[in-house]
Formats: sequence, structure tokens, C-alpha cells
Amino acid sequence: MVVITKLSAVEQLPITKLHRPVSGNFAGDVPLVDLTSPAAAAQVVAACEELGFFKLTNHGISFELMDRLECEAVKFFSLPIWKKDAAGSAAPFGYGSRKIGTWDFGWIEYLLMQANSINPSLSSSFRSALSDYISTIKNLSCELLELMAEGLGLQPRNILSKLLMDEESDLIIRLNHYPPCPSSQQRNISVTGFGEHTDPQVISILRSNNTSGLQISLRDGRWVPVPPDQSSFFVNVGDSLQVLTNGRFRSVKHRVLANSVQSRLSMIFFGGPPLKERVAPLPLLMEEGEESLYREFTWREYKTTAYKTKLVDNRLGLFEKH
Ligand code: GA4
Repeated sequence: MVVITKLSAVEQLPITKLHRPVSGNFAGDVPLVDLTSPAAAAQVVAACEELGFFKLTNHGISFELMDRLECEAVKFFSLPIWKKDAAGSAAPFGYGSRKIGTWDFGWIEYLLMQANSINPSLSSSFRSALSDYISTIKNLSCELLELMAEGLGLQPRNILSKLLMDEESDLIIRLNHYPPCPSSQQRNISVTGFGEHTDPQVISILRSNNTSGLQISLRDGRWVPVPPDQSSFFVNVGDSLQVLTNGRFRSVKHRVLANSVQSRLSMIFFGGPPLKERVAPLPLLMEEGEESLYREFTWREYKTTAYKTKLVDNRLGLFEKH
């Protein structure tokens, strides 16, 4: 018997582990989905499985619609503090500064609103820009959820999107202003604008101005910056969609670091189901004998628990079976 103990030249080379499938459509580390491509459904599913995050291009939404809301948001954040406070407190819906949720702080001021009952204290031009933006982005979210259903081979096509189409669906819009933070550069440190977290809802659609700051966590735990692009949207899988797909799609961990010279302005739409809706894996997605990774819960239960946690906490972990 001949025993070969010497390694060949190729076997001695260091191995570089690829952290993404070669077949995907990527710009740097960020998966790309072109809504006009015949491969869009497959691209969406690949991105949601790999990272739970993608950049959406060719979405057909006019720049004017985004710009109008951005200009109104800039006007709002330039108001004196007492006028911003008139929008009510961020908990549960209104204007917030520095404080996020119950336990966290960030270099940020923001306006948090229920998408279907726009804050009456805002100017009429602001309310009109918000209402036009929300109805367009709600439709876009549903289109994406239908594309996901198609890519996953699910019938009917609206099996996911109907969660956002109910009169009682829990839809939120958030406008974030991250002022520049010059001391971060002077002291050579990173200042947190919004600490790392996953979104509890089904889907989140983000649009920002051209200021950097957003980062996502890759599968191997590395944090990578997401280059801003004011004409595209960035889409996040939320915890609820991770549960609906029994872990096949991943809710992405993300955070925002303050920019030392420029203001960052982002507008995010969060699509959640009605509070009474049960959130559980779709039976059609389960293989024979496959069990749910999560114990049963309603969106109300998950949301109530989530709102008591810290941003960094693994909220879904509290609902895992094993
Ligand atoms: C993250 C997604 C949305 O911005 C949000 C956030 C909410 C808040 O800002 O009050 C939360 C956060 C978000 C996750 C866990 C809880 C709740 C702060 C926090 C620590 C409005 C949401 O629905 O959940």
C-alpha cells in the first residue's frame, strides 16, 4: 500500500472562504435587486436567504416623491425644539431626540408615526408629502412581498403581502436626522447614531440622502458600510419574516454611525401585521416533518416584548423553541 503524506502545491495554499454565493448579484458586499429584471424574484430570495438585506434599483418610484418628503423633513428638523416637541413624545409616536426605546441613546433626532394616522400637528404640506410617500411605499412593500412569495413558490401570491393590506396592519414611518458629529473625527472615535439591532416587523424599506453611516452585519459577523444611494431603496428582512419562513430568510443586524461632517436623513417604512395576527412559519414552506423553530405568538405579544428590550438584544431568541 502506498501512503501519500506530502501535500500537493495547491493543497498548501491558504484557503480563502467566500462569504457569499458566487451566483448572486452584488455591489461590494450589498446584494442588488433590479425590479425590472426577469430574475428579480430569484434575486430577492437569494438576498433574503444570504443576508436579509438588499439594494433595490429600477423601482419606478419618482425621485420627486422622495425629495418632497426629504425637504419637508429637513424643514421640520430645523424648527426650534418647542415646535418639534409639539408633535408629541416619541413613546409611542412623536418627536424624539437622543433617546431610543426605553434603554438606548444615539446621536439622532427623529419623528416616529403610525402610517395610517398622520400626526395632525404637522404642516399640511408635510402631511400631504407623508401620505403620498406612505401609500407608494406600502404598495412597493407589497410588490416585494409578492415577489418573495413567487420566488419561494408560494400560492396565493398575496400570502405575505396580505399581512400589510389589512385595515389594522401595523405600519410605521420613521424619519431620522443624524446631525454631523465633528468630535467623532477630532477624537478618532465612532459615535453611534442608532445602535445595532434587527427590525421586529415583516419588512422595512429605507431611503436616505447621500450621507454614509448605515452598516450591516454579514454572516461572518463583519460590519460593512452600505454606500448611500439616494435614488435607490434598501430593504431589510424583519424578525417576523424570519419566523414566517422558519429561519430561511434572515432578519439583518444593522446600525448607523454618525458622520463627522454631513447630516444624514433617512426615511423608513416598517410593515407589520395586525396586532392580533398569529406569526408562525407558513405551512407551505415546511418540509415534511419540519418543526417550527419558534413557539407560537401574535404580533402584539412579540411587539410588547420587543419594546421592553435593548436594541442589541436578540429578541427572536426569546421565542426560539430550543
Ligand atoms: C427598530 C425598528 C423601528 O425603528 C422601531 C424601533 C423601536 C423604537 O425606536 O422605539 C425599538 C426598536 C425598533 C427595536 C426594539 C425596541 C423597539 C427600540 C427598541 C429598543 C420603531 C421598532 O418597531 O422597533
